[in-house]
Formats: sequence, C-alpha cells, structure tokens
Amino acid sequence: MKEKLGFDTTLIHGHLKDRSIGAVAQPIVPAVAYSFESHEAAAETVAGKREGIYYGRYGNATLQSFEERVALLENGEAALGVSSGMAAISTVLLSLLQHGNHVVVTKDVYGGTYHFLKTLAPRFGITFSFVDCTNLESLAAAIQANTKAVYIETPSNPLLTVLDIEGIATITRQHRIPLVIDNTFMSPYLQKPLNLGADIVIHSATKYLNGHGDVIAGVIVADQERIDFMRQQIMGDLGQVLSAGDASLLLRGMKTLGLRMERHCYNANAIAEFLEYHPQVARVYYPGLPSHPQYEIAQKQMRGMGGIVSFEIKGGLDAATAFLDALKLIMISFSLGDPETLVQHPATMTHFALPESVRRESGITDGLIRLSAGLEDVEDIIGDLFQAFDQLSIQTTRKRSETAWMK
Ligand code: LCS
Repeated sequence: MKEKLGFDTTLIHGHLKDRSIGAVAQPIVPAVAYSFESHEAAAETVAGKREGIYYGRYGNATLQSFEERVALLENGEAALGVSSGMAAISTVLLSLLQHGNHVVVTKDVYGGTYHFLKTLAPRFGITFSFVDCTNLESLAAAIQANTKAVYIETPSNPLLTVLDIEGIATITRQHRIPLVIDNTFMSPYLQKPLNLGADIVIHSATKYLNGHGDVIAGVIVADQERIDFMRQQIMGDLGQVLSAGDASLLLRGMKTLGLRMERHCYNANAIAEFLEYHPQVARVYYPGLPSHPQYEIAQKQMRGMGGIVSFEIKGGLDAATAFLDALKLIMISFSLGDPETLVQHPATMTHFALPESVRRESGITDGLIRLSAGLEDVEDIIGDLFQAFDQLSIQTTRKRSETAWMK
C-alpha cells in the first residue's frame, strides 16, 4: 500500500492511527474538561510541554480529529478549527498584526472580511491597503516597512477574480512576510495554496467542507508554531472554539467532499455556458470560461473551476429583483456550497457593507447575481433559470406596453 493515501481515502479515514477505539463513524466527545493521572501531567499539558487537551475552550477530542484531517488535506503541519469563517479570519489577522502594523489585502474580498478591516482593525491600531492583486507590481508597491502580512482570496467572492498564488508568494517571500489565503471557494479538493507557496490557509468550513448547510465553522491551516500561538493567545482568549457536535457534522460532511466538488463543478460549468449565451445576460463570471480574464492562471492552479457562477443581468436592480423572485426551485439565500442551488444579490445582501462607490468600482453592480450551483440534476437548475428569464421578459414587455399605452 502507498505511504501517502489518496485525497478521497484521506477524507474518509484521516490518519489510520485514529482507529484505536474501533468506531467506524467519528465518536462525539462532549467533555469540557479532562482529568490527569497526576498533577505533573496537568501542569505540563497547560504549559504546552505535553500533548493533550485540558479545557474545552482550547479544543476538544472530536475537533482534534477534524483539525488533523484538514491539515492532511491541505498538506499543512497543523490546523485550528474555530466557530466560524470570520473567527478564522479574525484569529489569523490578530495573530499576525498588532498596533502600528499594516496589511495588504486584495480588493476583492468577502464583505465580512472588508467589514472587519474597516471597523474592527482600526480599533487595534492596524492599518490596511486594498490593492488590485491581479497586478503584481501594484501588490509589491503597496508593501511598506510595517507590512506584516498579505491577505488574498482566490477565486474571490462574488466576482471570481483569480489571483496568481505562486507569483504573489514569490513577492511575499522576498519581503519575508506571510501570505494568507482564503480558500473557501475551492476547498482543498480543488486548490492547495500551501503547495503553491502560501503560508496560512483559511476556510469558512460553513461552505464546501461541511457541504450541508447545517454548521457554522472555520478552520486555519499553518505550521505548528503559528497554530499553537493562535490557539493559546488568540482563539482561546476570544472564545471562538468549535463544539464537538459541529466538528462531528463536519467530519461526516467532509467524507463526500471529492464527490460533491466534482458535481458542483460539472453543474456550474453547464450553468455558466447556458448563461453566456442567454440574451438577457450582459456578462458571466466563471473561471472555467475561456472569456474569464484569468482563465490561464485558473487552469494552472485549480484542479476544477468551482461551483460558483456570477452574472450580470440586463436591466439593473429591477431586473435582478424580478428574476430572483421568479425562481421556483433555486432558493434566494446568503450562503453557498450547499446541496441546494442558491442565489443572492451581492449589492444588497453579502456585500451590503461596502459603500456604494467601492461596490461599483469593484464591479458589484445592481444587476449582479451570484449563484452557488447545488447538486441537483443540472437540467432542472437550468430549466428554472430559463423560466425565470421568460417571466422577466414577459414582465418587461408588459411594462413597456403599459408605458406606451399611458402616453
Ligand atoms: N470567506 C468567504 C470567502 C466567505 O464567502 C465567507 C462567508 C466567509 C469567509 C465567512 O464565513 P462564515 O463566518 O460565514 O463561516 N460567505 C458568505 C456568503 O457569501 N454568504 O453568506 C456568508
């Protein structure tokens, strides 16, 4: 048997050494505290001289299995499971930055990350620059003497901008600063940032890793020293631990990650092709389409093009609203990566926190819709989109004739 097991085998089994109690499904260990055989053992565990869990705010046995599994999948040394994707983002940024430090951030980030940087980071004396990281020269020029990290998201939410991870890692290595990547849209099945030169990987495990829309969770993968620091000094003090019950749902959901990602990619690709030819669509954003501006980079660094498709509907806000309301199967919802196909309107939903000028400048227009392709039969998803476009054109024609009649 091969020393290193395949990705899907690892998803299902993790470390083979985990078999000590023989349970086929992952046991849930709800204990908050653990007892020790001696005072010396307790003191050494708290001091970090001995491996072990001592208090539930710093981790639990079920969570530990989840952390070990994600570290293996991302090819990292260690992982830290936390209570949300935002907990992962805040823990990482607060571990790298302190008063007087600066961070370079890609201008295309999730609305919550933007909000954290704009409102919370300044209270800690942390400054930031939002930069177009598709341009490596702009990125290098934005690094200052007090820059302590570069933070990117690729592909980005919601415009699917793809960034050249290896190119950016070359710059961060020259400056000896860590490169942090939010890998939520890809999952480790489609992209492994640590193999491409990144130092820290973040996931909103709420999305593809869990994949069933019933857990809020986050995870960070990095070297052991950084993970220990984050666990002891940041996550533990902020109280962002993930419960054993949620960790168990994640371990269950993750077993099918590979299968699910294949289907998400297949469905998203078919939907993107359908949308690209639809006369009521002005533009489609999907890294798998040759029309995508970073198509080549996507092909190079991503194993599949992901399950998210964004598109600009002709007719702005009114058309977008009427289209969403006309959908029958597809649900209007904030999240992504679930078995159900979900749509949302970034300008008024996920990226509502961005000021209008910033939104418009970054391409989040009033006609933009983001779709998370689910696992349904793709003909049914496309059928629903088709009938919603039909409804929209009937409404537009009716409105036009009413206006003409009124005149
Ligand atoms: N990173 C990305 C790329 C995200 O899309 C999200 C959430 C987060 C981090 C934060 O994760 P959470 O704390 O929610 O687990 N994205 C959402 C979205 O697009 N709709 O609703 C949440």
